[in-house]
Amino acid sequence: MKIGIVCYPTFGGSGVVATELGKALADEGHQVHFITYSQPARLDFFSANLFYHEVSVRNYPLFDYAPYESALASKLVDVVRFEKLDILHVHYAIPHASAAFMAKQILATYGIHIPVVTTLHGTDITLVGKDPTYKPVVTFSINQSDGITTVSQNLKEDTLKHFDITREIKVIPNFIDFQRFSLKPKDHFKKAIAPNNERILIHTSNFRKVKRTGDVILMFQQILKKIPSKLLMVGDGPERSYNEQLCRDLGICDHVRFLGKQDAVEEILSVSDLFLMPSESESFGLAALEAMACKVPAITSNSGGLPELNVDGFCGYMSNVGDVDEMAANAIKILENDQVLQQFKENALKRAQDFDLKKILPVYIEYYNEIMARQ
Ligand code: GMT
Repeated sequence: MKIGIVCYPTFGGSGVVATELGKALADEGHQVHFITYSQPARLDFFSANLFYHEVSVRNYPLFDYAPYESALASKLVDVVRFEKLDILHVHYAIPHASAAFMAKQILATYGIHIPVVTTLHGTDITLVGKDPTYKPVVTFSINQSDGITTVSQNLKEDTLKHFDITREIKVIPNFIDFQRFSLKPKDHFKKAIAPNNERILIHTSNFRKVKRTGDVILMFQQILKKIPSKLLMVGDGPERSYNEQLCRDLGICDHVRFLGKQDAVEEILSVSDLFLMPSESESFGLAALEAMACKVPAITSNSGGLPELNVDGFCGYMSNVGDVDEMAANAIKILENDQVLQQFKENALKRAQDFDLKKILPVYIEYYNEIMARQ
């Protein structure tokens, strides 16, 4: 197949899923064309089957806001025509699904009919998409897609609840590539962070409000009172300086390290004992899956699709959003006993194996074939 993939090329979860999917499809012999405004973060190597087409937005003094959606639609028309793509797969509805719809209409005038699959990732539905600013366009463009997938059953239900969707939605969960995410021998790194063999806790995110990173700090403050430990805060975003200030106010700065954005997150996960994800809303929780693949159990909220990933009392614990006391108590339960911790680590890996790329990739390929056969 010749597949066009449209995504955000940033560190966000939807871009990661899109890039990893494209790489895996290319490994299987498919030709994959990424169409985005900059090189996706994890696409930093050469492969004969991978192509990257940059969407550049021409500026003009008249534009207060440069029209990215039009530039993307034009680029899609160009790439589909000249690379003779079989299918377009757009990740994150806004504005990718509507740009794909526009491209599809234009391509029809050339006698080209290309099916479009839209994957909804989370905030494109739960936060931004249902805002009246975008809702009519999001609803229309989802309904115009030939195939729609969501990354959890919960996100499917949310989509059906908030939007008037007339098409079937298929659930295809996030996946993990064990070639990259697995326990790496990084003992020297562990010693540097925790010289007295303290437990290492970790949070990775884009530090947006929805991640409730303040709860991570408050939880850690309680854990620290009972368990000698260190907290690694990986990533960057709008809440970071507030979180740094909170650590100062609580007097726990010596035990917390803000590492900023990191490429080799699997190496940091490899030295970690517990992952913290108290999110307000999380359609799936890819970052928690990445942790589990590296044998790190997870303390999460029970919001959104997290119950479809985390298994309470097996590979972690789940609590109501904001219940920092219960989250901290559960973390202590796991961390205070070596044997319990080891069992949770083994279970985390077992759970992650349910989402092995090798299991999920064929589901996407079958879905593409089904959508193309319907045309
Ligand atoms: O987590 C984010 O805010 C980034 C966001 C994105 O779309 O880039 O991630 C969403 O998509 C991921 C991949 O499908 C999911 O695993 C995340 O749970 C989801 N984030 C939220 O729903 C907040």
